[in-house]
Amino acid sequence: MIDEAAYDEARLRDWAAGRARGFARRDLFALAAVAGTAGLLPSPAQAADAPIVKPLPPELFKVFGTNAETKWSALKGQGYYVPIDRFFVRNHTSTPIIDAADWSLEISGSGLRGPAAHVTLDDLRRLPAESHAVTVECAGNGRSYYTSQQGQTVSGTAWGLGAVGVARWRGVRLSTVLRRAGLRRDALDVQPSGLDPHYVTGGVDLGPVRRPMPLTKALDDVLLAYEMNGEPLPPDHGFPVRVIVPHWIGIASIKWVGKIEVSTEPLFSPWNTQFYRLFGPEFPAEGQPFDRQVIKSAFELDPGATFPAGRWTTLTGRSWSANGPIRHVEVSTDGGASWRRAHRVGASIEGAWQRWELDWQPSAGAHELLARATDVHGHTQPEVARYNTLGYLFDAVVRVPVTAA
Ligand SMILES: Nc1nc2c(c(=O)[nH]1)N[C@H]1C(S)=C(S)[C@@H](COP(=O)(O)O)O[C@H]1N2
Ligand SMILES: [Mo]
Repeated sequence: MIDEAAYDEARLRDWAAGRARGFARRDLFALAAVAGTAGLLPSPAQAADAPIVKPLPPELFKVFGTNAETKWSALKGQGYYVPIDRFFVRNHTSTPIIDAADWSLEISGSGLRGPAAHVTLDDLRRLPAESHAVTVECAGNGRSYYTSQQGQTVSGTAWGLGAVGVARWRGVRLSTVLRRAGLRRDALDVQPSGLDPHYVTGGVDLGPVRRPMPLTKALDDVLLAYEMNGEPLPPDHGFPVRVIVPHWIGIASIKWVGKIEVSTEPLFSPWNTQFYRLFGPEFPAEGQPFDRQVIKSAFELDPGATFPAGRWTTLTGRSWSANGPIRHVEVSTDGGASWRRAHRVGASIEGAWQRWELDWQPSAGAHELLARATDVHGHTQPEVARYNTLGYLFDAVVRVPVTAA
């Protein structure tokens, strides 16, 4: 069960049958009642004064309370990887400052043959390391377009398209650490928890940020990362160690990991029951499990950008899909009336995203730019994304207004 949707579907059946452990159904219903009336994300007032440590200059970021989105114009002229100074930050509460010398990772639970194991950063550094190009994308990336483009009401951070980034993550395979801790044959689920402050919403303390995954995924391609783009993990991105779960939605990649529970029983948390499910008129009352991350495209410019009229300019952008590399990208500069193929810029490293460009000579006036990607499996971006009340998985082609003068 490496596939997120299949896993979620199976766990939903366990949960409905009362086999949930660590998270009771009545808690879920209490939460559902709260979620119906209040916003699901902390208001800035609930968060610490400076929830994000790194500078957030307005030319690089748009700030939403405890979160900061990368401005796509800030990726113009950059390389394949998003530099740390402009990588988006999604914090449920605030960035904890952790002393690496005091940190250790506890691995415990019914899925281990013996007692809990404790792993220090030095222990991790002595184990074989790997580095991979992995996309981290918030499941709510593009959420604001449900409202601005589809006229729908959704709750959650009103992200544009900048809650995504590709970095080179280096660390130890989670499988290496779990196997050394001693897995039981019947171990089933794995749940990492963060060391950031507990997430409190609607007066309910939901505990540490955590989300389960099946052991099969944990043993497949998950990393315990301690470096990002060749540097020690920065505080905002999980120092000293974070989980990186390729292809899954961003919440799976738990930052500041302090504990990993391995269980012989299904595990649950609010982050796979109450949040990060599809709710709405089209979906079952208990919410529909997610598919993996979707396919999207973005221009390396901000909405409302201006160009010199009558001069050739190079439009640049990036497209990505959790299903595999991008096969081609089509661009329209006339609101979708006509389309041209964009040219690839460089390779797609490990399939993480594809950079592209296209020359354009705009006439004076207002224009609407669109980009539509198709991946190697033939998945393409629809005109309309499927409405869900929490505004996840927006994959429709985005209309970007620009002017030439
Ligand atoms: N401990 C912890 N891990 C976390 C979060 C958090 O708030 N606390 N946010 C998650 C979410 S919703 C996303 S999208 C990614 C964002 O990673 P980044 O802030 O490094 O870009 O981290 C995930 N891991
Ligand atoms: Mo997220």
